[in-house]
Amino acid sequence: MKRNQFAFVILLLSSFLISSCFERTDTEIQGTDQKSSYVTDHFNKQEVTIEMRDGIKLHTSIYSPKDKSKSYPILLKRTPYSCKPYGESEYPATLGPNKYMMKQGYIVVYQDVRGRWMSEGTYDNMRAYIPNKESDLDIDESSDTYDTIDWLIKNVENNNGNVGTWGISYPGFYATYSAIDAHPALKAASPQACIGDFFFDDFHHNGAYLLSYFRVTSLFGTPKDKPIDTAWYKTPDLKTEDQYQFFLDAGPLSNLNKYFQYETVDNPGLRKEDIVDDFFWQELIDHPNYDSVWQKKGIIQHLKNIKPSVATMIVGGWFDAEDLYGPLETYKTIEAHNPDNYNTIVFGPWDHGAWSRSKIKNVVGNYYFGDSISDFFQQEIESQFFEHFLKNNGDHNSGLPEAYVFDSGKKTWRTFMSWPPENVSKHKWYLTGNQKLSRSNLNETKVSFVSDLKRPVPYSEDIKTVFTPRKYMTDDQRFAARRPDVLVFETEILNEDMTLAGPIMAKLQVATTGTDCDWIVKVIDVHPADAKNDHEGLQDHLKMSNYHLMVRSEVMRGKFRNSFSEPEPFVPNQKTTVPVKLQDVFHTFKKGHKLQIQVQSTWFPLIDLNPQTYVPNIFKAKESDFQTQTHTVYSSSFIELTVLK
Ligand code: PG9
Repeated sequence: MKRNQFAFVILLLSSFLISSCFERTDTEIQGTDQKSSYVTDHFNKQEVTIEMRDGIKLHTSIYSPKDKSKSYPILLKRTPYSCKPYGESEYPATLGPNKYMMKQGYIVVYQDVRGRWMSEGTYDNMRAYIPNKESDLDIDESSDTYDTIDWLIKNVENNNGNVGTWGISYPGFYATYSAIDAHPALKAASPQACIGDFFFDDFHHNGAYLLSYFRVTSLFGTPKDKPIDTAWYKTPDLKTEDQYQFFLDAGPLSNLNKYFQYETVDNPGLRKEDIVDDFFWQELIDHPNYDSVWQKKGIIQHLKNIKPSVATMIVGGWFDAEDLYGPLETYKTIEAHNPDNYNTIVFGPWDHGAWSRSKIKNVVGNYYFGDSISDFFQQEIESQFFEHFLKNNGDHNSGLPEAYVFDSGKKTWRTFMSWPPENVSKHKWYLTGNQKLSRSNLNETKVSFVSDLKRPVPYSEDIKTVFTPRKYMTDDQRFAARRPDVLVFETEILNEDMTLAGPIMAKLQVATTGTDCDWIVKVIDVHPADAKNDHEGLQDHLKMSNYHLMVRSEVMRGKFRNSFSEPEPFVPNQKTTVPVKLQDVFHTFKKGHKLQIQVQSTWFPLIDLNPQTYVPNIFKAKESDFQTQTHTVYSSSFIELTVLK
């Protein structure tokens, strides 16, 4: 949908003046984040169990304004991460999507989704949507949301009949789900960093398993048989802070099965090595390809018939290591299939969920983007979206743009009437000899490297053990550029700005002496030698001088190059095409900078090691399958950029 640009320019100018005219100190903002009495002074709490159409009861916490003199919209967040604190006398420090909306008059509701925490039922990761439900036993997250909203509207005092949903990450997935076969009271949904598909978000990227997610698996797969208000799972203790060495020493993935054998009263000891108790780890190791199990769990395919009465605002972070595919594909699919809907996108210079926090300095890893960016989003964008659609007339003149996006190179917000913008063109850069990026490839050259699985390329210089990866998305890539198994191609110093606005597609022409291999492509903004440090948080060993900022990166597991469902081996030493789709960016490579592309075949332990020998299931590969091989990249390989005219 197009927006009234003139009105919006006025509003944008005024909101910039407001948000930039004074510096909020952390303590001022933190005031509402600490254990403030605002919530207890202004809200009453109810805990109820809402019965779903199949009889399962879901635990739901309802916070209602004490002021009963008016009616309020309901904001609903459904979560697998618990609606703690439990107990009607226990209150959280803040409520709702942000600290400003907490004071703007909403009833705020949190619900443990089916099978999680204090709710009954059986959990199913990314529970599949059932399009043609035939009985009350055909349940999914759409029907659970519908039944929940129906109960709330009919039973919560002082509600104004309008409901909004929001959530970040997995809760974002449930917010997306709320818009499918939506209840008529649902008027606004804001899926944020919303998971779209576990084969492309979180646990896999283009078929490569994210080994860096290993420790968090048990949070989603440990069985529980009753409602419980304390964690029933535990995450594996690797007994080291050096995950690179741990996973290198661990060898084949099947050696990790023992971490998912849970000792219970009827299972006092460890089981045989190939038996696990974690139902999610079992799902991961049994389904290495994009088969029907993963396909039916994907939510993107079901976004083609969203009621126009549901306004959507999709939010994400350009440097979100967990869910980038989800928000971008959610916005684009709704936009493509529901042209009359109010559907907008907001993407800022954030890591996972940072837009909901109160930090004044917006830093991702070692890279500083500016002050009060999250605050601006919360006050001028998110609050306005829900106010307009839940309290005001809810027409398409919300005063917000179709696309509100932050240029991570210029470090400024811009708005567009579409995303990607219409005024863009595709530019090809070839990976030519002597490590040059060139707009032409007059004669074919090639470069080879040894991919040694005993010394895989680290994804980060940091010695650490993570639950999920986060910081690496803006890490300096000089450490990688100086390894012989990382190919580096770069432009001359740019003599004018070049703004990338949209998707990036690499089309590699490669060969390997093996029969399988992974391909990682990184897009890097090389800063000038005279760039100055611009914030205190830089790690000691780094300087902004010549900083190699990773703007975007992605992996393609080579066996899936033609199909994610039907993997294929490589023919040794045969030139083969491998496409690598990288997620959208909005980044200006400024005059005086260089564009650099890095290509490599290991990225450890962000992703698991490809044995470089074709096996049907890498989760069940043997030690002998893991072979060092030599890979070759031909100069007919290119990267296609979406460049703003
Ligand atoms: N998408 C995030 C996540 C999912 C599963 C495992 C770990 C992280 C999230 O919900 O935060």
